[in-house]
This record gives sequence, structure tokens and C-alpha cells, in this order.
Amino acid sequence: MLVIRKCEEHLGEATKNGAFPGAVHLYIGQEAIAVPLCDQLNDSDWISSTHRGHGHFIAKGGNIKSMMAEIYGKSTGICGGKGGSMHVADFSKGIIGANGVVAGGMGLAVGAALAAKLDGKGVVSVIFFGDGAANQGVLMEAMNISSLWKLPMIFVCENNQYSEFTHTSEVTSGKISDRARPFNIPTYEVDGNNVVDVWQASSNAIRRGRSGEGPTFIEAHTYRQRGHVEFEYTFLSRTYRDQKEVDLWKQEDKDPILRLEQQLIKNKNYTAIEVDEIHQDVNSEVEEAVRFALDSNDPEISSSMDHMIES
Ligand SMILES: Cc1ncc(C[n+]2csc(CCOP(=O)(O)OP(=O)(O)O)c2C)c(N)n1
Ligand SMILES: [Mg+2]
Repeated sequence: MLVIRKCEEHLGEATKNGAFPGAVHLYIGQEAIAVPLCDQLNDSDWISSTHRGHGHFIAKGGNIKSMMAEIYGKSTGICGGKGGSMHVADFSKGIIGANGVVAGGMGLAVGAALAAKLDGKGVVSVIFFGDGAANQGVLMEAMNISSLWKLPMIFVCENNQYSEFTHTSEVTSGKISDRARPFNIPTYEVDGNNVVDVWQASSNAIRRGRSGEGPTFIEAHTYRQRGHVEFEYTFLSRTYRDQKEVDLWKQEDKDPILRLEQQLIKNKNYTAIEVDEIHQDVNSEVEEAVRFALDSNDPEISSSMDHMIES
């Protein structure tokens, strides 16, 4: 969780100075969803993600040097620097990819789940998607076929209360978790800022998927601490949420990392000094990844047509 947080804190700062091309959508505040779930997966399991995909990539074991280089548009990036923030992917780690199309990862994840079912090796496929994406029709198609064919799918709706600059309540009727019930898909509604709650729901979902019992739906309530996209107020003419609300979600009792740290210290699992040491280790790891990205070369112009399909 800290690796995600610190990588993204760096990205939030660096983008201010135009250090890399393209926009970044940060996952800060939502780390307790991807991490406890992905920590229970193997490289052969699949995840498909969103435009806010760095957290999923890191949680599933993606290499942070290659991710950082990708975002910096360097030849050493995981997609050779051609994809950028919204396309970080690594098939060798089961990461089908971040996705700039809202709900675009849904069909890809169902396809992977079907392949997994046909292979019969107990692999599961996870789709992470937002509350906004829950209003895309493909969710209904994905739930329908996953339930009918008992696919090893795990639907994870990260309800962070906003779609871009619109509060969920303005565009969403009913409860998102209720949408899976008519398809006979078992559903968990959890506090997405509580790593243990997400861990437990995920563990049940993974067990169901591996044993051929079919899909599971998890709605994880959370909050997007950063803007929809960094520096949104350079093009927005109005505010769309109260700063007090944002500050509230950064407090010790809400922020997923601070909450976990407090709990670990209180339960005497870790001392404050040990927690600080973890911070220092992660700082070094992230600094190294940034240095790797900065020291890497831009892609050669001659590589611009690589990986294109010739007709
Ligand atoms: C099909 C499609 N429609 C619209 C957009 C523009 N868009 C990008 S992110 C976003 C909001 C997504 O909200 P949500 O699914 O809740 O994800 P969050 O940003 O909160 O993580 C929109 C409308 C898009 N990228 N793709
Ligand atoms: Mg959202």
C-alpha cells in the first residue's frame, strides 16, 4: 500500500512540472482494495483495471521501475513507453492492463475468465471498476454470462463516490451491490478503506472462483483523495466537492494506510520505529524507480511502428 502511495505522491508532484507526457489519475486513498485482494492471487490469475490503474498494477506484482519508465514515456517502460499511465500492463504477471475506456476492462476480464474455466486450472479473473463504470451496460452482460457459465469472475466495484466531477448520487439509482443479486451472484459490501474487510471478502470470492462455484461481486466503499485527474482545477471553472470532505477522508480513522498503521502499532505487531523504517525502505525503492525512469532513453523513432499489425 505504501509503495502505491509513494509512487503516486511522486507522480502527483512530477506532473506539476510536466515531467512526463499525459495525464495521471491517482489511486491514493483506495490502496486497501487492490492490495489485500491481489496479495492472494498468483501470477497466473488475471486482473483487468481502469484509468486509475497504477495501484492495481503494483498490487498484482507489476515492476515499479517498468511502470515508472512507462509513465515517463521511456523505452524501458513496460509497454516500451508507448502506452503511458492508462495502459500499464504485464501479461506475465496476469495484468491485462489499465484501460482508458470506462468499463472497457470488463469484457476483457470475462474473456480471461472463460479461458480460465476452459483451462480448468483454478485460475480466477478480477475486474476492478468504478462506481461510474457500474452504470455502463457491459456490466449487465458481464454479470449475466459469468453467472450463467459459472465463470471464475470477481467483480470489484471501487465506489469512491465520484465519477469525474459528479457525485455518484446524481447519476446512480439504488445500491450498486444490489445489481448483482438478480443474477444470483453472491455479493459483499465492504469498507474499502479497511484492509482486513477487503481481505476477507476477497478470500471468499477467490475460493469460490477457484472451486468452480462462479462469480462474486464486491462493492468496496472508499474515497478518492486526489482529484479525478491531477490539476483538474486548471480546466474546471467550479469546485464539485467540499475541501472539508476531502480532509475528513485523509484523517487517521479513514485513510487506509494510517488506519492500518495505527492498528498495527496498537496491537503491538509493529513499533512506530518499525513503521517508520518501512517508510524509509519504500522511499528508497520509489526513488530508485524514478531514477531508473529518468536515466532511461526515449524510444527510438524507428520503433514507432513496432507492435502494429500490418494489413
Ligand atoms: C466510455 C467512456 N466514457 C467516458 C469517459 C470519460 N471518463 C473518464 S473517467 C470517467 C469517470 C469514471 O468514474 P468511475 O468509474 O467512478 O471511476 P473513478 O474515476 O472514480 O475511479 C469518465 C466519465 C471514458 N474515459 N470512457
Ligand atoms: Mg468513482
